[in-house]
Amino acid sequence: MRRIQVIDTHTGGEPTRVVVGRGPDLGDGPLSARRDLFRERFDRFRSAVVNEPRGSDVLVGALIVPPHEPGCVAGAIFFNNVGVLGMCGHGTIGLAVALAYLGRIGPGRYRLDTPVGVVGFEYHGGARVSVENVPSYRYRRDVSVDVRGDGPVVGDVAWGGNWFFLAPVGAPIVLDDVAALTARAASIREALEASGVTGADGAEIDHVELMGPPADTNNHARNFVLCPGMAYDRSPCGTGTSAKLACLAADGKLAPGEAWRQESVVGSVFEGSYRPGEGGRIHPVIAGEAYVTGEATLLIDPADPFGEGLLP
Ligand code: PYC
Repeated sequence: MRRIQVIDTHTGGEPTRVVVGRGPDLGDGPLSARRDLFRERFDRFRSAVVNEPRGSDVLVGALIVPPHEPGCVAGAIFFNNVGVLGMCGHGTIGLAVALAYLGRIGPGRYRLDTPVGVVGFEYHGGARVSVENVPSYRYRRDVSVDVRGDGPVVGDVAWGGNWFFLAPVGAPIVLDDVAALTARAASIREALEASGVTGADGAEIDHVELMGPPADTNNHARNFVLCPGMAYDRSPCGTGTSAKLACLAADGKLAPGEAWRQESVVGSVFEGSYRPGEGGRIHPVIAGEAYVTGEATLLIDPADPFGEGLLP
């Protein structure tokens, strides 16, 4: 029987399963190389941890590994129901709260090594964490794509630790419309691929972020984020909020240090702001709350035909 130790958390409704013990040995190279190794050799481990019957399509995994970069408290490789992610904002908040639950950190500032760069986080105590994400930027503005059944859709391509296409939706974003929002975002993603619209260096744009007005007037906007694998983010998406901040900064619509309160489709909120960076990049800071929901040992029985999850 294989045993894997996990702490489950959720951040604004979006779950993270943090693997804290008995993960695969990925060596001690840079996190980007270890992410590639994880993708190539340990896809069954990924599937076992997050996919049905043990997990679900919405679950994001965070594998804690020893850091490569000096001064980091840990390294993390984030993954979901179909593959690996670059960075994950809600997952970093969940991981910080899991480390605090285990007594590995107390309130204070830390650095976390990830495949797309070192991120900072501050654990404020209780459930509250702020994350200083990787430098983020808008790559292309006002890109028009012809979407099946929807006509031309115009949006921006931005990097926030993952690649995003951000487009406004005409109507308020409500949970009752999740099926239609998912279908629309999926059609946009298909159209991006069909028309060859990518991130820098031909990178696939695997997240679509639809933007609408907030339900609560204390906030600035509400989003719906479709993740790779067709699950939508219940949180306001840390990397998606970073991408949005980069677009606002590029448009001169948000000053450095000014607050941006981003609502998710379920109504959870991240508080965002940024420091200016170099070459048109920004350093986004995203704050939110995570709660521990479980502490478990996953068991993988070699005789179980679905022990490694329903791939992919
Ligand atoms: O919070 O960055 C995020 C995220 C990415 C995918 C799901 N959540």
